[in-house]
Formats: sequence, C-alpha cells, structure tokens
Amino acid sequence: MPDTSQCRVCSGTVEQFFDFGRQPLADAFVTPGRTGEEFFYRMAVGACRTCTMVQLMEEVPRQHMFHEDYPYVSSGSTVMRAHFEKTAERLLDTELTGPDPFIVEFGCNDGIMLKTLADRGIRHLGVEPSGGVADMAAAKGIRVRKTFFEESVARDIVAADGHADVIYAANTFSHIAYVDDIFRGVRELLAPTGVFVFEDPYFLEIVQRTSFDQIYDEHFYFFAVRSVQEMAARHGLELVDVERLQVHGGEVRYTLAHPGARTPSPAVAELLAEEEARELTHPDTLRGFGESVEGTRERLLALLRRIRDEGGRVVGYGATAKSSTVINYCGIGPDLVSFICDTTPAKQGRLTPGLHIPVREPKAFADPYPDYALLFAWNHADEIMAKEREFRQAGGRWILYVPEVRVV
Ligand code: JHZ
Ligand code: SAH
Ligand code: ZN
Repeated sequence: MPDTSQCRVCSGTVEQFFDFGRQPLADAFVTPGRTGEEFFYRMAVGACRTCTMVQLMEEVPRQHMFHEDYPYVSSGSTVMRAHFEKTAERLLDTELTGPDPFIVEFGCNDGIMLKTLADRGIRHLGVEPSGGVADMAAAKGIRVRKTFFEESVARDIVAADGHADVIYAANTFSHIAYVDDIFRGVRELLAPTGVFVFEDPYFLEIVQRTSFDQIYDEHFYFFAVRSVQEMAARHGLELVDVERLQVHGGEVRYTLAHPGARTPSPAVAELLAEEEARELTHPDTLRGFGESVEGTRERLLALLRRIRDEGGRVVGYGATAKSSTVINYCGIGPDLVSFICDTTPAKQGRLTPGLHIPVREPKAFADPYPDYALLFAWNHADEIMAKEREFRQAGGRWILYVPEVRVV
C-alpha cells in the first residue's frame, strides 16, 4: 500500500500519517436486505510536504456520495438554523457586498442559509447536486440549480445572472477534491470586489480535541489558515480574513478576494502564528494525533464492553456521518450499541454503513430509556442534552468521546 500520494492542491508529495483501513461511505445508510451492495475504500489521511494541506489519500467519486438519496438535512438542528440566519445577516452587510447584492451558495442543501435571503427578496442562487435536499430548498422558495458547482456551471450563472458579490459555501468546499476547477469557476463568477466565503472544520481543533471522526469520505480536505492561504494564492485569490466558529466542533470561516481588492485583516497573521507555534503539521504532531486516536479507540471499546458485560444497555444518539468512522474504526456493532436514534426520516429504518446498527426514530429512545446514550452528535451536545433532560433525570448517563472518553 503506498503511503504517499500527489497533493490535489499543489502536486507536491502527500505523506500519510494515519490509516483507518477499509471504510464504507459515511452517509450510505443501508436498506435491510441490501447489505451486499456497499461501497468501500481505503480511508487514510496525509499532509502535503510542500503546501501542508491535510487530505485523504484516496478520493471517492462524487456521484457515490452526493445523489438523489443523500440523507443529510442541514435544518435538523435549532442551533444550526440560528447560526445560518446570523451568517445570512453577515453576508448582507453592505461593507461586504454593496447594495443589491447577488449571492451564490454552493452546497446549499435544504436551503438553511439561503432561506433568509429568499424571504427578504435578495438576489440569490443555490447550487446543490443532491436532488432530495435541493427539492427541499426549492419548496422553500429558493432558486436552486440541481448540479455540482464547477467552472462550466459558474460560466452559465454569469451568462444568466451576472457576477456574484458573494460566493458562499459551508461544509462543502472541504468536500471537493477538484479545487482547480472550483477556483477557475469562482474567479470567473466573482465580481471584481466580491468575496468568496467558506467555513469548514478547523484541522487545529481536530488535532487538539482528537475529533478524528471528522475524517470520512465526504471530508476530503482538513483546512488550516496556512494551507488555505497557500491554496488561494496558488489559484489566483488572496486570503483576506479568518474567523473562528464554534459550530460543528470548531470551524474557521475564510474570506478570499481577488488579489489586492481588499486589505487583509490582522486575524490572518494571528491565527497563522498560532498554527506555527503549535507546529500543526509537523510530523511529530501528526504522529501524536494518531496515538491519541488509538487511545480513544481503546478506552471507548473498553467502556462499551464493560457496560455490556455488566448487563447494561447502550443506545447511540445521532446517526451522524462522523459516527461511521467511530463505529467502523473501533468495531462497534449492534452487540455494543443496540440502535441509534435520529430525527432524519431518510436514515430511520435503515442500517448504519459497514457494521449495520439499526437507526430508529427518536421516540424509541425513551421506550424505555437505556442505561447509557453514546452521543455521536457530540457537536450538538447542548441542544440534545437540553431536549433530553428527562433521560438524565431518569438515571441515564451520556457517553462522550471528544475530546476524551467520559461518562457524564
Ligand atoms: P451533524 C454531515 O455530518 C455531513 P454529520 C457533512 N459532510 C458535514 O460536513 C456536516 O454534516 C455539516 C441528528 N440529530 O450535524 C440529525 C438528532 O437526531 O453532526 C443528524 O443525522 N437530534 C455534510 O452527519 C445528526 O444527528 C437532534 O436533536 O456528522 C447530526 O449530524 C439533532 C440536533 C440532530 O453532521
Ligand atoms: N451547507 C450546508 C450543507 C452541507 S452538506 C451545511 O453547512 O449544513 C454538503 C453539501 O454539499 C451536500 O448537500 C452536497 O450535495 C453538496 N455538494 C457536494 N459537492 C458539491 C459541489 N461540487 N457543488 C455544490 N454542492 C456540492
Ligand atoms: Zn500541496
């Protein structure tokens, strides 16, 4: 097995630092009786020796991940709905956009962010290849093109609607291996003073909190300020601002502009300095991360086995994409976690990819309450624990594994 690959950003050499082995697609929930049809790939991560970009060693073809039945629906969390309402307000700030802005979002999913713009009559367009969620956006009155964003699509948009004042993407740009094509499209579509704003999980947080479950097929890149700055420069744009966000376990919102169009904010240099001080992509740091991942696996498995051997019952909470990595890398089957409850209709009645834990409606959680709930949706902990107060009052305990394995 090769332990190097070619960097998808700069063509340099990517050196592998952790191998999760054979993994299924994180959002490919299986219909019972059709378990023989799963797609597997070798999931390993590496860092580029030249531009430091952290990336998967193997790319999964996009049509296997994003299609008519893609199950993730963004609007399932109240906190995330509020986050994207606030984001829409921020994008409408005239300092950022000017008057009468045209805002394009790629990966708009069910329209969680664009809904605010559509409701206010702002010119907008969503680009979303996953048909089921794109239809949900359209049903909310959002203009959406059901396709993958790429250069040819950007050109069509310019012809039909003109240039964009803002191009926005949340939890999407890091999902796209083919960045050259995306950057060509962004450069063509973006107005001369426009901005390209995107937010994705921050690799610094992943290392600091051992949130290794952020690694799965859809997350091709793990951005940091250094690697994004180099990527932008290489592709003819300039990184002009960064902002840390609390959502999804810690993200960064990056703002790119045409070179020289905007003055870079001091936040860029500040966060760069922090990454450097922490030696974020130094081989020793990456080796240490791998050791922490193995430690989490050992401790989580030991805990789950002890509970099982003592006759306790554990249910999973949130059939997240992240949970696929935890389940399949640790080897957690239905003997350790009897089922997972989740609010997403498209996941209910299905089995989790790989190890086939059944997914059930949230009402199954209290029927009766288990002894422990393994919180796979740990990024929504506050929201979920508040909603499920009665579980703890009834004596139930939560199991968390980020940043470390613990029972609360
Ligand atoms: P959540 C997906 O990851 C995939 P996931 C993707 N690659 C990505 O980057 C992020 O989203 C943005 C359920 N739930 O947000 C709903 C409840 O059951 O952590 C979801 O299935 N009850 C695009 O899947 C899951 O948990 C609740 O009260 O890791 C949450 O998934 C809440 C709040 C959620 O993303
Ligand atoms: N922005 C939302 C959705 C994230 S899910 C949020 O933050 O919650 C990622 C979305 O990106 C999926 O809906 C997927 O279909 C879409 N996507 C993947 N590749 C894409 C591409 N090339 N162009 C546009 N959307 C894409
Ligand atoms: Zn590189």
